[in-house]
Amino acid sequence: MTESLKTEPQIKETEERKPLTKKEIAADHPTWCPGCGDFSVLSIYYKLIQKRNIHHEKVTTVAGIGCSSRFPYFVQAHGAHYIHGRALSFASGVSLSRPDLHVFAFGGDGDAYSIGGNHFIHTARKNVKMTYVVMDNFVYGLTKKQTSPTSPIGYKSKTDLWGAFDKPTNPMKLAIAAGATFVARTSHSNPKHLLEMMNLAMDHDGFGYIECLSECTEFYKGAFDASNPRKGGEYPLVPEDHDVTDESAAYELSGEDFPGRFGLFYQVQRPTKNALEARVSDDAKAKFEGKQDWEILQTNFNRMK
Ligand SMILES: Cc1ncc(C[n+]2csc(CCOP(=O)(O)OP(=O)(O)O)c2C)c(N)n1
Ligand code: SF4
Ligand SMILES: [Mg+2]
Repeated sequence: MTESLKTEPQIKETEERKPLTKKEIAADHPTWCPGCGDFSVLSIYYKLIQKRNIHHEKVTTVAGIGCSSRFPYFVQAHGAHYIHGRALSFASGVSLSRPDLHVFAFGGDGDAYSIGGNHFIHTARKNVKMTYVVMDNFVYGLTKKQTSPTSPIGYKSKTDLWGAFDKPTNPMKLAIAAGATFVARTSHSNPKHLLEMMNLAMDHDGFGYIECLSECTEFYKGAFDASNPRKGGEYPLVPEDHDVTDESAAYELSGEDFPGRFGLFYQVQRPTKNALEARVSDDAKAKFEGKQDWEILQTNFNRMK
């Protein structure tokens, strides 16, 4: 990537201001069920904001609809609890118009891969700068147990009483194939690893996507036990010799059976939409410098004749 197409770091970490306390970041009290994995993701988000010394006015939290999408209510900062499946389109607008903010988007597997599947693909391919964390619980939690795109075959829900039989989406493969430039996998049950992934994603100049397993204790209890060493499972990390710039290797890693691998699968640098669009805008401004509004309009009308 050429130097001129690098996006400026969104956060100028402020040394003169003390990191916020958890009390200062937290807004409303979460209303999730006891033991819901989303609690752990929220507390790591607070930790990240503290660790990176980000202040209220420099962070924005965008989400769609779902239990996981309730994040914006719980953060004392800019944010929007937007339309189901449309978090990324809203977040893209914020990211493109406010380069001084760090944009975080959160959502669930339904919000991200089902109703929002097209936005996921296009935001990834456009490489819009933001950090996107999908809390995947393999079910629609908020609407009380419908099959989601990631529900495994055989999962009995209110929409598949006999057990799901449609082939589940593989989010990692989907993200890589769509053109995402940062693709990582983690779990609510390993907060240290989750923080590490969020920290890396935040520094990525582009679309930083994290698939985070987050258990729905109400409608899919034990779904991720096989990935939790405290519950007799294992948490296999991405092998140390894995080349994160190798798309085929990342794709292959994504195909491993559950629990699969955890860590950074893929990361490459490609100019962001933010940088490309800013260049077009700067060129246009230079071209029309000193001109009155009506003269610019007249030029456009003439061009359309
Ligand atoms: C346009 C539209 N369609 C459907 C719904 C109903 N709805 C709300 S949340 C949701 C699914 C949520 O599942 P997921 O995104 O996995 O989030 P979770 O609750 O599991 O965290 C659905 C179908 C809606 N709010 N808007
Ligand atoms: S229904 Fe599931 S996802 Fe929603 S708050 Fe309860 S445990 Fe969490
Ligand atoms: Mg879900």
